[in-house]
Amino acid sequence: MIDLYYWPTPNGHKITIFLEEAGLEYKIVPVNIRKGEQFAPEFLKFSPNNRMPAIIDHDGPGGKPLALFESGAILLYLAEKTGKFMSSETRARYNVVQWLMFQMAGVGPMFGQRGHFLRAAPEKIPYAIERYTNESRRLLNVIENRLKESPYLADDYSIADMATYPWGVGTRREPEELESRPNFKRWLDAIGERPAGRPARRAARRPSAVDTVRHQAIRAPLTGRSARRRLILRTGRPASALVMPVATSAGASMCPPPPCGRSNACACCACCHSKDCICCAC
Ligand SMILES: N[C@@H](CCC(=O)N[C@@H](CS)C(=O)NCC(=O)O)C(=O)O
Repeated sequence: MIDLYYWPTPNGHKITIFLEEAGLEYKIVPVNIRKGEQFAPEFLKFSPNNRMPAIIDHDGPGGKPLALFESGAILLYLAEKTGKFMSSETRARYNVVQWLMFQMAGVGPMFGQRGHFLRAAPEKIPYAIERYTNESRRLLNVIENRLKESPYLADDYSIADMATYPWGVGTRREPEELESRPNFKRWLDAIGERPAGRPARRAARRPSAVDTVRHQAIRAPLTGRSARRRLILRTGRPASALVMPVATSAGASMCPPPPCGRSNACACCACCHSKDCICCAC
């Protein structure tokens, strides 16, 4: 059994994809990073960088527990443990490793900074937005060029694709970025349609995680003018286009069902990414 210390973000989603694809038994242990649970001393003992995801594999090497942090290291370990999604042949293995490192060092940090300066920063800083948007576009072009010659980043579907997909899928909200990159779009569609994709997204909304999200919503209702301003800032949409969270009879603020109707449990980046869906801003 593997304990996955998790919160619904692209870095967490990488690991639910692997676990579902490989059919491994696992349990999600929510780490509410909005509440600061990543700083809990028990968590820091095995995730000293105060970030999720992290895992504890109770059936690690030699039958003893193994704890790991950093999503790239976790994916490498799981691939080696199961013999899946990474070749054991040296040349092919390092092809996977180089595309995995490209995600870890480039796509994740740059897309992350872009998202922060576009949607979360308390003030709009045009220089930062432009810098990270340009770099994210350049990285998308590298991916597009690679996918012109290969169906997946490292020939066969691998942990490099699993690491990159959760960051790439957000591009669906920017159709103009997809139109000019048909191979990238084809790759997103192919991975999105894999049978493990749906359970991996559902895993992000397992009862324990959803409960914690709900509790957080109850403590910090997202209603009123300040919430509206935050949504406008984070989504870049006009106020008239926003569907605001609704107040329940218990006085709690819950996210409304997304227009796609797939679920009313907000799983942020694990959501459907419909153009009109405000999940990612809740
Ligand atoms: N390089 C790390 C990044 C992990 C990461 O940034 N996790 C974020 C959520 S996506 C986090 O836990 N943030 C908590 C914090 O910043 O305190 C990985 O890939 O595992």
